[in-house]
Amino acid sequence: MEYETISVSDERNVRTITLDRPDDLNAIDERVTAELQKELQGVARDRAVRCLVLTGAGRAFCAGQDLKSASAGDGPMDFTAALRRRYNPVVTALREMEIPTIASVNGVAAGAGWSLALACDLRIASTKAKFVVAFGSIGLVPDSGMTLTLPRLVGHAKALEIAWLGDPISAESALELGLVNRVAEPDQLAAATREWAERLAKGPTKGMGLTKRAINASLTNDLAAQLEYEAHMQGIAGRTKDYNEGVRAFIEKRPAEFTGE
Ligand code: T3D
Repeated sequence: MEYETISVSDERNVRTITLDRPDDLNAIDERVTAELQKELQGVARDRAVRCLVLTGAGRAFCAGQDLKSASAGDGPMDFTAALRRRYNPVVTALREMEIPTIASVNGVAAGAGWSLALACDLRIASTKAKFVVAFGSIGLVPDSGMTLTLPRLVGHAKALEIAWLGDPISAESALELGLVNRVAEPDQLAAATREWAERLAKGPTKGMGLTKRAINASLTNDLAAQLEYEAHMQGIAGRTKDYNEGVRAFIEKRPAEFTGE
């Protein structure tokens, strides 16, 4: 598929989507959200893709909404409609996609750019990365899922501190806060990302997807509902080829060869 604002590559069952507008710090315009929506729909349908990586070209991960694109800041905007049409489907696709997703944060992640990183399951950051809420400095509310993902990672009060004061967060601080899973030197970021992505893609990805579904469900379930949901998910996992292969490999004392089925 040919795109204008993102680029896509495949290697060993890992699909990498690169936000590719480096001159504008990969800021998100109409084309970016449309192309991301299209690509993520394709990923969800493609059984050969068993892990997704999202990263940015050039020195930034993503500077959020393109503030220079038509009409931004010119007067009242229907952000409600814009979010529903453009950003929310992208965030939903990332959160509900039943394969592991990794944000490989190569540089600054601001506004909805940071939200996209937060919508991924795991985050690996370059030591050059920094995280900037940005919404507050232009009088907006954090969106694209950030008011859900951020407090769950750092807690209620810290999320409000980050949203209200808006101080940039370094990669090292992000690691301490649990905002990223791992930090790598800039020249090691791609290798560190690939190492995890390939490990995940070789795993029992059907069961991993069901685990993601269960952990997502825990956001709203009480214990009784969650126990029931786990029982349901396990019922599905127990019927996968990967479960049979995992048990056989254990008994035969050899590494399992999972296929994601
Ligand atoms: O619209 C809706 O539907 C509502 C949804 C909103 C979602 C949002 O994301 S709102 C938040 C939007 N993003 C921002 O407010 C971030 C603005 N950018 C910055 O604060 C800073 O640029 C950064 C912290 C990201 C990086 O700072 P720095 O010093 O590394 O770079 P810089 O010099 O500020 O920027 C470099 C260039 O990128 C510069 O262009 P120039 O002067 O070289 O031609 C700058 O204008 C451009 N750039 C940076 N961010 C954006 C951008 N261009 C368009 N849109 C941007 N968001």
